[in-house]
Amino acid sequence: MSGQSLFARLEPLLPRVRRPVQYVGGEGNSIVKPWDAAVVRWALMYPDAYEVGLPNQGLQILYEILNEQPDVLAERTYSVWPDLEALLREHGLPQFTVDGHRPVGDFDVFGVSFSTELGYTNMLTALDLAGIPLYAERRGESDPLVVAGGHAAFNPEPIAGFVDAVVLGDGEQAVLGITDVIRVWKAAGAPGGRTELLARLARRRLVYVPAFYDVTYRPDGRIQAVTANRADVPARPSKHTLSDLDAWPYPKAPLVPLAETVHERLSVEIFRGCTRGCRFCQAGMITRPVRERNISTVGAMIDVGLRATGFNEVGLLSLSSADHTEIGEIATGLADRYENEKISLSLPSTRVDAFNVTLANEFSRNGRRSGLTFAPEGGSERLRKVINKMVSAEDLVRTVSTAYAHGWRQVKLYFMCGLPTETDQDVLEIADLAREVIRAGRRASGHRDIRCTVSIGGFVPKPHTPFQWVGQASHEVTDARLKLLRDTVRADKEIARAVGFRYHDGRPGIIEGLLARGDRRVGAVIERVWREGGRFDGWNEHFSFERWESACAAELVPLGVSLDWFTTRERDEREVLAWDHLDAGLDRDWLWADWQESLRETELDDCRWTPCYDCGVCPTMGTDTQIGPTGRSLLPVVGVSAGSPMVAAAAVAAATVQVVDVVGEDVVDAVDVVEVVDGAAGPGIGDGPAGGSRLDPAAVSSGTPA
Ligand code: B12
Ligand code: SF4
Repeated sequence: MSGQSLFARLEPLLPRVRRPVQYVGGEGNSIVKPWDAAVVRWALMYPDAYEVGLPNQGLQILYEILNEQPDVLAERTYSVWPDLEALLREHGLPQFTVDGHRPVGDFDVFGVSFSTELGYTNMLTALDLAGIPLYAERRGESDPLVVAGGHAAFNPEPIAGFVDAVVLGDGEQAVLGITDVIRVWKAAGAPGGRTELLARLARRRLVYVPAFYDVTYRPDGRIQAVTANRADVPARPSKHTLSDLDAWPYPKAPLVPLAETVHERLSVEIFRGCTRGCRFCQAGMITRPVRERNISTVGAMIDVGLRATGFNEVGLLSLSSADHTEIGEIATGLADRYENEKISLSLPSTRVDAFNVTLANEFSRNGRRSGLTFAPEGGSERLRKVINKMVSAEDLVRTVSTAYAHGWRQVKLYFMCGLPTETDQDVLEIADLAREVIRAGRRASGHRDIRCTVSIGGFVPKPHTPFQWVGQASHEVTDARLKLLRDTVRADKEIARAVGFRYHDGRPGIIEGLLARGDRRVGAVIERVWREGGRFDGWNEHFSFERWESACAAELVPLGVSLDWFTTRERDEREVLAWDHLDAGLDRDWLWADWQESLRETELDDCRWTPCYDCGVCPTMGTDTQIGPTGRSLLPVVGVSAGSPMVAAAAVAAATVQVVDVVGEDVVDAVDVVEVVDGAAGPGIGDGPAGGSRLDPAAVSSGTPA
């Protein structure tokens, strides 16, 4: 019977693998529904290790939204490490979900979330283990639809052959839309098979189906055109934009891991999108416009989330959290509210300004003042103008002085190397900045034991950004500049011991660059690398540049292109880019104009505070910037009416707390969950555990490791 748990066969293998706990599921707030009660079944994958994948916000959001549907079931799967992969193959076991330990191949949809391109080979492992043919065209009627989403899927062309469909942009409404179409199609007896299903999804503008588009090439290797091969699909599939984040306060009951993961805290997304306009930032460009959650929803989400999880740390997430119009009120309100509750608050500080320090002070009122992070990104002022990161050296020094004066002892600075127009001198100026920062810290604090960590990543040009046309710096150039910088810092006796230096060599960035701006021809490279053992390419110890290089030589060179051609080559304005037929809302001419402005070192302000620059997103997507002030208050959280999303949130949280210890086939009664949600008669947000709510943090944390 399909959907059966494999746990009995899997369990004997687990003592033989590293960290078996990552494969057993049963996390707080995880959900296992009866297979037969569901009409549409999703297996959701984060194609990386469990420890990275579990906290991923996007996947948790979709998991919860889908499971809230009475006739839908969603389970999660992550990449298995090579030790378990070998055992699964030896014992004939397939890729399985961690919730019900069910074979991934039994589901209707296999949804894969790509935050990074370096997860592509891991998707192939999962497909192969699941017994799903690698190529979409070879799949049969009983195979799941393979659907990709996430930021890296904004140029899915390198994986076009491996996926049936791609969701561009926000997934909340899209997954429900896809589910509706599948539900209706199945009820009608699956007319026309999977091709008809895909056509229905494409016609409804829910997904991009690569097989419905043909790519032709010019003799010099560049793309001639990408054209739809059916009349009933859009010429330019476009991204989904969730326009009212307050109506979608997910995740309401975040997962509480049993095994160690990269983050174990309650993450609350306070807004989506960013219009600061950093020219290198794909996340900022493709998630426009800014849509803030209002202060009351943020407060309610934290309240509900803490009670549903038992976490004692809250992170306010977004692409630039200090930019929320009401962040000051949020910070003070939360600090007041949780002052005596041993709940720590954090903000991924990225912007260099003294206000961030004020916020950090608020957040750490009762806690340690350990480290603050700022991201000037470019070493020299000139380069920061090129990338539109408007920070002067004076801003930085003033900000860190304030931080050190308030008792902070460590500052971490993020930079990139290999940026467009960069010279050795630009990179050497990172050492000057570090020196200034250390001096300012010593002056402001009166101590000598000041530390500054300089963390440097290689710049990778990304699709749908003003830098999508640039030639990427070769890894030799990046490595030489980083060596020069390291030697310079080490030779400087004044700061050598105070500055920690973290960087990676430039070679993984070149492969990320190939996958980010590649076209369909790169698919064969991915397959070859995978067949030759490529796994976990985001991990140093597993990544092999030589394997990618030789696969490129074998698969690309005979076609007249190469690794260099895809990465270090600058494109001209008119060249058809592999992702031009996919609409992220950004006007191509605007992106080009902004790239030219960059070369003129012209900065562009944030359209939140200035008139619109016509980047194209708002009119194309029918959306608008949504920012405060709202006139609302964070706390006390009262007056949220029954039937509001947040009451439903409390109810779901209450219901799902029961599944903390569920492993394998010990199935929680799904109807129970649904009844509480539908009834919307659960406890109000203001009700504590004593108010009849089942959100008892102690009950949840019993399943959480110490
Ligand atoms: C902003 C950001 C952060 C912020 C906020 C994170 C957040 N909001 O989740 C901060 C600074 C806190 C952060 C921290 C970390 N991050 Co981070 N982060 C990002 C970034 C740039 C965007 C993530 C984001 O906005 N998520 C918001 C959610 C809601 O959006 P989403 O995941 O894209 O999902 C939506 C849609 O895309 C879509 N969707 C997604 N998947 C799918 C799948 C299907 C089938 C469908 C239909 C739709 C769909 O639906 C979702 C809901 O709308 C990504 C890179 C990227 N471009 O995605 C890196 C990234 C995810 N982070 C990364 C890392 C390593 C980390 C840290 C571990 C760093 C560290 N050492 O501490 C931590 C871990 C945090 C955590 N909880 O997991 C890596 C992950 C690497 C990997 N191997 O997967 C990435 C990919 C960056 C990179 N290239 O290295 N991060
Ligand atoms: S269309 Fe205008 S307001 Fe909207 S994101 Fe672009 S520049 Fe900003």
